[in-house]
Amino acid sequence: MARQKELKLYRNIGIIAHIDAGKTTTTERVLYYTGKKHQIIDVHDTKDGKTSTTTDYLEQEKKRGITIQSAAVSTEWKGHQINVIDTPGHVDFTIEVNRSLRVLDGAVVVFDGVAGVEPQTETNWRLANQYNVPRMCYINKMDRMGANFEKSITGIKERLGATVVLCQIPIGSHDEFKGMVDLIAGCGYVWKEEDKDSPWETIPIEEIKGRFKFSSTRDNQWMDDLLDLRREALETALAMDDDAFMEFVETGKFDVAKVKECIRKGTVTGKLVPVFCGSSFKNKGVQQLLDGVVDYMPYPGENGGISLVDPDGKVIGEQQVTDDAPARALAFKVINDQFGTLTFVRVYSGVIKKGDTLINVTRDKKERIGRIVEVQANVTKDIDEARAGDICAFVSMKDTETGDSLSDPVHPALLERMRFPDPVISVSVEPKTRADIDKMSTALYKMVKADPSLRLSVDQETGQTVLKGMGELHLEITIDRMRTELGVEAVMGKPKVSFREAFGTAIEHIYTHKKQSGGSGQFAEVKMVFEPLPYGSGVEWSDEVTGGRIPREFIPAVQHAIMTESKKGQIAGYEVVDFKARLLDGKYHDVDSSALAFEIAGRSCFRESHRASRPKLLEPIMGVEVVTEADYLGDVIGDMNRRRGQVTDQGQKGPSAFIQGFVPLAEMFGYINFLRSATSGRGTFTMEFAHYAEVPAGLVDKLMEKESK
Ligand SMILES: Nc1nc2c(ncn2[C@@H]2O[C@H](COP(=O)(O)OP(=O)(O)OP(=O)(O)O)[C@@H](O)[C@H]2O)c(=O)[nH]1
Ligand SMILES: [Mg+2]
Repeated sequence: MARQKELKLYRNIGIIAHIDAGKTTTTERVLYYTGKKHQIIDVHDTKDGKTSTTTDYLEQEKKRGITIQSAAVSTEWKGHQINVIDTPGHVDFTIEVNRSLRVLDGAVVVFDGVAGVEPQTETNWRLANQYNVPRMCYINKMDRMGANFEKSITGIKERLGATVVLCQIPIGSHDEFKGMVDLIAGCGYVWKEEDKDSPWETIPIEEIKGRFKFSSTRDNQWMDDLLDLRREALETALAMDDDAFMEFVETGKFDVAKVKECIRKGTVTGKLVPVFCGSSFKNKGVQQLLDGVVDYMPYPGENGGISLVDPDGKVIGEQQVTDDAPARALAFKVINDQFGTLTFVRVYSGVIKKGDTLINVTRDKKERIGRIVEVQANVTKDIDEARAGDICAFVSMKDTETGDSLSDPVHPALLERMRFPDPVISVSVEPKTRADIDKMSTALYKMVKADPSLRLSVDQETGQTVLKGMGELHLEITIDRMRTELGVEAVMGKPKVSFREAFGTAIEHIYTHKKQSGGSGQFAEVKMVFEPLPYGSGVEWSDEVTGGRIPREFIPAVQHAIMTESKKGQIAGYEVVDFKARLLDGKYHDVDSSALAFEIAGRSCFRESHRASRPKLLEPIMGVEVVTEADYLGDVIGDMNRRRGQVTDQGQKGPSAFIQGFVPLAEMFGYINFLRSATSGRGTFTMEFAHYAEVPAGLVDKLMEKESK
């Protein structure tokens, strides 16, 4: 079968933002206006569990009115195939944004017009930078009281560091929000009513000035400045093309098609960020936003191919996005439910047909592709093949996990890796009833396999199952989904901070393991150096033994010993991170040495070295932002200081005040209760992991005592 739609007519885009900016609301309108859906469901109308938006279909999403997992939908707009992934904004589900951005070609960043740039917008923006994803901005909620277009634009420029091209300017704000001026086409769109099917009137830009009278002077000013703003937008765009720019500057002449081409070029290469505005909830601006997606978001491969890497992650080449190349795809999401496993993939090159066999290059395992499906949120449709640029799912794959590269077996290649965030919080998990005992570990394993920001382990001393995740909500929802999707009930213990340990100083140590028990003895000696590495470096291993002073076959045993023993540090049994272990020298005995003896020597050497290095305890520090009324500011700041926090910024956000700072996670449990009572229920806060930092020496014992309770 030949390609049904030319690659140039594809747009794979993600919708990303801080929590509650209106991503799902916008996605729902996109489906309605593109004719995919005949009814709009609003996020706040789904709490009774009877209805749901297309993308927030999970029981937990409906009840809470928030998105938890990313959901893909596809639709058509003006002859283009638009694949949209609606992502969650809550920080606990960052993995969902992470993996979506890894496989998408572009992103629409949504802003709450009142709040402007919010913490999670910044995090997601950074993620998009990492994955080189071209973006456009959509300032939503222009109908809300306090909506301030200018503030969002300043935030985008200053906090996100983007060069914006204002494609639109809002006409009025709050209850006077009427529509927007398209500075590129040179006309205004004014809606007659709020109804979803209300038509808009198109007004030439020259006729707009003086036509509206708003209560806000700033809103009036925008209208007065329209022609200057247009000139500025055109100049920014045309700067992408020297000839067109010169002509415009000298003669004032320009061609709209050329301007659009320039914006597209600037956006695709990451130099420009086009800005749109609207109110999805009040049904204004979504069709224009879709036009923007078609005009400015790249088609698959337009901003380059996908990097090919060696097993160490070093880039060794690039695969262009085309059907005429060996098949290459990346698995970016695995969903398990009672019907089986769905593995979501993004195809970068080639054509994959039902019945084909691919190789999972990451795991060196063959996988037969029995069924291929197109996914529309929670509905699947069988298809016969998937082509370069497609996002689809394979059914019942055996060994493939999130982040794995799939490839034509004759031309295997590894694709650029995905990066997963570190979990910072842990809980013990126990089966609720006897009936759950046997099923719980399998169910937990499935949940962890589907979500790489979870980790599962068993505490060797207590035998307890420990689940680590990104936050309390993340863990709570995981356990709840296990109940609703897999029928297994479990009870969570009190959430605990994922502390870590590190070496205080570099240390050299020799350990001799010698045992004589009856017949044959045990002998192994290792000389090692442990060096602390900068934060985030992980664990490095270096074998520097020369002259066969430790036989080759025993060295892996020492390495294994270090890797295992480092899971339990000497301060309080937390994982030891960021160090380099160098095996310098050793001794062995022809008869008494064995891999086991070297493993024991390695473990003891690690333990003694770590203890002697004046080890450090590290704790996760969270970036916290509180939004409240100005009257409560003093109390909130005072409390933040008591929690060992550090205030870094404060100011005004719409009608409210905000405070930003860093606070150790250990001090943040139950914060919502404090905030509620301190601000008469009006304060809100967001928090996200920022970095690990050393716990002040004087506090270690006190903290550990609190943790063990
Ligand atoms: N006034 C107004 N409210 C809006 C607008 N868009 C969305 N909302 C409301 O904002 C709330 C959050 O909307 P969602 O679409 O769920 O936001 P989201 O970005 O998907 O949120 P998460 O997925 O949880 O991060 C809902 O109550 C919406 O009705 C808008 O344009 N104007
Ligand atoms: Mg949502």
